[in-house]
Amino acid sequence: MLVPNHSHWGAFSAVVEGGRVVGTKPFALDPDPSPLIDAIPDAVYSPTRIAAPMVRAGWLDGGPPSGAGRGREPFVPVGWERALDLVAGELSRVYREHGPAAIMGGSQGWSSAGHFHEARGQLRRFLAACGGFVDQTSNYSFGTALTFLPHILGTAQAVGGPLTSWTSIARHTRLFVMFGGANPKNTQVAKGGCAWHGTGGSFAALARAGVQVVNVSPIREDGPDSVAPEWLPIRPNTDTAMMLALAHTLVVERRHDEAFLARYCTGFTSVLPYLTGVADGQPKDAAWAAAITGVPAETIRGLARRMASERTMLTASWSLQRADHGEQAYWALILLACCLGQIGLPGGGFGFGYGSSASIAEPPHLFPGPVMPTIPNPARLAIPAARIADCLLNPGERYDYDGKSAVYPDIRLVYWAGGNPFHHHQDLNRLRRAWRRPETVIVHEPWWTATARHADIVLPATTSLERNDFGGSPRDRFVIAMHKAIDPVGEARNDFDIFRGLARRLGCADAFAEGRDETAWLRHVYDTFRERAQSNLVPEFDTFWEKGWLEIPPRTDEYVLFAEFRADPEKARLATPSGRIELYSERIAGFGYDDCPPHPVWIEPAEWLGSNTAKRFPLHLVSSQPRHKLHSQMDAGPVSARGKVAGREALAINPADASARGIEDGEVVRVFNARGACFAGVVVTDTVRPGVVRLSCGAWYDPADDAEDVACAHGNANVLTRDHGTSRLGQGSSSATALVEVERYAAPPPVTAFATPPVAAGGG
Ligand SMILES: Nc1nc2c(c(=O)[nH]1)N[C@H]1C(S)=C(S)[C@@H](COP(=O)(O)OP(=O)(O)OC[C@H]3O[C@@H](n4cnc5c(=O)[nH]c(N)nc54)[C@H](O)[C@@H]3O)O[C@H]1N2
Ligand SMILES: Nc1nc2c(c(=O)[nH]1)N[C@H]1C(S)=C(S)[C@@H](COP(=O)(O)OP(=O)(O)OC[C@H]3O[C@@H](n4cnc5c(=O)[nH]c(N)nc54)[C@H](O)[C@@H]3O)O[C@H]1N2
Ligand SMILES: [Mo]
Repeated sequence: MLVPNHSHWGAFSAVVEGGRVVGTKPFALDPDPSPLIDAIPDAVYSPTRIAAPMVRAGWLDGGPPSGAGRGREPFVPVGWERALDLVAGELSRVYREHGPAAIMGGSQGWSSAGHFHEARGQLRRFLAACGGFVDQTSNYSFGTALTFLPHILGTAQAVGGPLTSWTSIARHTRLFVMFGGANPKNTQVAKGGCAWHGTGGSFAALARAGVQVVNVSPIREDGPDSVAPEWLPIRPNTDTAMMLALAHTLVVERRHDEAFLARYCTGFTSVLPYLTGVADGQPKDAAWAAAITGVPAETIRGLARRMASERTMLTASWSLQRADHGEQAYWALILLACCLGQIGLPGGGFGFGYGSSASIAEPPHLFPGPVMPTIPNPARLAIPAARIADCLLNPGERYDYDGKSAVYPDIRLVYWAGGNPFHHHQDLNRLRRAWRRPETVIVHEPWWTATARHADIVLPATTSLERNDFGGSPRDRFVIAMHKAIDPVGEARNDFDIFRGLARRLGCADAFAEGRDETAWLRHVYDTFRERAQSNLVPEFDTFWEKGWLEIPPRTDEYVLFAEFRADPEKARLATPSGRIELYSERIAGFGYDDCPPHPVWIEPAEWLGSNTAKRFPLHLVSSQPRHKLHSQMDAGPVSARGKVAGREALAINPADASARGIEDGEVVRVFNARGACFAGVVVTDTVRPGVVRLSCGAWYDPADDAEDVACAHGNANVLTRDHGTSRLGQGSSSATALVEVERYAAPPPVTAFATPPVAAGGG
């Protein structure tokens, strides 16, 4: 039997035999399915599935507050009734004693595909309906840009899409310069469900059209082979300097578009003295940038000339803004694009993240897809997503964010569903200390992730194969029916059903569930979408459900970002204070932040290859997205195992750096800095620039023993990364800013235990 379903990495049919999922078949209309769907059957029946509701031994004995044993003690299975009573009782206690400002329910994380059963959305609806909570705004992906870009461009479309379409680039662009590249591994996924993988085909079209592609990145593989990119191996976190030097070259050689700068931008005259060095005595010229970036001055000058002489598209990956002062790289790229003056022309200008998500540069759709309604949070409280550890460690302390000053709430209870902070957060040793402070931690998870292991009460959730739903990323053109393929594994329940059980106990079931069950909700969300769409492309629910999918076609074949603004900057004013692109921002000047001045500048990152710290920790760590999994999802399975070396996350290192340390391919090394250490398996490769190592994130955090700040046996890069906001403006994650050292490890490395459930002997 073939049963349609969906995932962030592709639509598929589950092959079901005798009530078990035994395989997957890719969606027939997907031109380039991702091999990640092969991981699904093993994930569903993984020994790391949580068998039953579980309570940490120390919490069961002592109740709250007993955070010290969190992440150390084994779990004891309890029945559903008892588990729900415990959770409801604890929520009531905290609401009564401390109010909603004591409950952290932001629950950042990707959950699974599917509009209705999206775990984070269900949790936030539940907490909003039952008393309120502290939310997390923005995100880890492009949170800095999400906050920052509206000041400069009026909206964040340039990072979230739709961007100038691939069709426009293939037809009109001659030179495509990618800072951070566009690694094909990343465009396997789109949040919410990616049924149509088109980026490989789009790059093939660029190759056929003869578009020249330049990959400015510490890693050669970031440029897709199909376009035979030119590789400029830059030092990490120095792109801002290179972009400023490109702009400087254009200006001193009078190749910049003065008419564009005058008509469409504001503030260029305030940036100019900085660029030329009149302001600070240092021209931001190619020689200056060469010393910082490691890219030769003549290469920078030559690239600037090429850019000015033909239709040029500029992009930077989302990773560039996940760095200390990540705002500046994006602002400098916008400055460069403004100097070139091609913004709003077919195939010209800029856009962020061409290689960061599938379908981000497909033309906009005819009408928007389905959305699950939210419930406003009555507590109206939130922190910037990536400041979670700061918040837990510093209750009552003031912090700045985007021009405002706020106070961290005093969190007593943490509730997470659909996210893995022990995957996604930086400086995990610090997070572990912060995570011990709340009185109670409740987690819903299908699997024993590190976050589940660091909880007090763990409720087992179903996977998307164990429930009915429909899904699709707003970027994707398909809406996919997700039929329940199998009964829930073990005692797993749907997040919605868990919350409904809790809401009944708390007396807020009507506000939460609105009287609907799964079937009624699916029809409600679908019918609302259908009504809004007013299109014969959207059939009745039953017809859609039976067919298994529907397509929302593009509204145009070619799309150009900022075309209307270009055509008439008065009529199509940007939503910035000046109505134009802000190269100097009065508003940001008003914030008075020294870590985000009012025009793009090069500020040395806290750690980089040119800093003092590099004397002790001389390698820059690139903790990019993993190729063989989505974040930490399915890390315990066979597809992820393909990428591991000696059972650990692979560390890619240049031959020169490896031989200087006597390190050989395939061996296990210790990677460390002042924040922590982990063990990884070595891949020696010249695709990584000297001075740089790549340890992708996603390895399940596996502290080798109970000691404080102990090494992760399994290679989780976030024990090494720095937990610091990009600036007081963006307060995003700066995971890309970290220096490390790597050493041979003579003793036998610790055994990895991430796949062994932490359940007390005799337990489920
Ligand atoms: N060093 C470093 N760190 C990074 C990054 C980086 O580049 N470098 N990238 C950052 C970025 S961009 C992101 S987006 C984050 C991603 O971080 P996360 O989104 O937290 O990572 P996931 O592994 O996708 O976590 C989702 C969790 O939800 C669980 N889940 C799935 N379906 C369900 C369900 O139906 N119900 C419940 N209850 N749970 C479910 C999964 O098992 C998984 O544990 O990581 C960030 N961290
Ligand atoms: N297979 C797979 N695909 C994914 C994900 C996944 O987990 N697995 N995660 C998805 C998510 S949530 C997101 S947000 C996107 C993220 O998309 P991106 O942010 O684009 O992804 P990264 O892999 O973090 O970074 C892309 C490349 O940037 C380069 N880079 C790092 N630092 C620098 C620098 O300072 N300068 C330059 N020039 N280059 C640098 C690295 O070599 C890296 O390979 O990916 C999505 N795609
Ligand atoms: Mo992300």
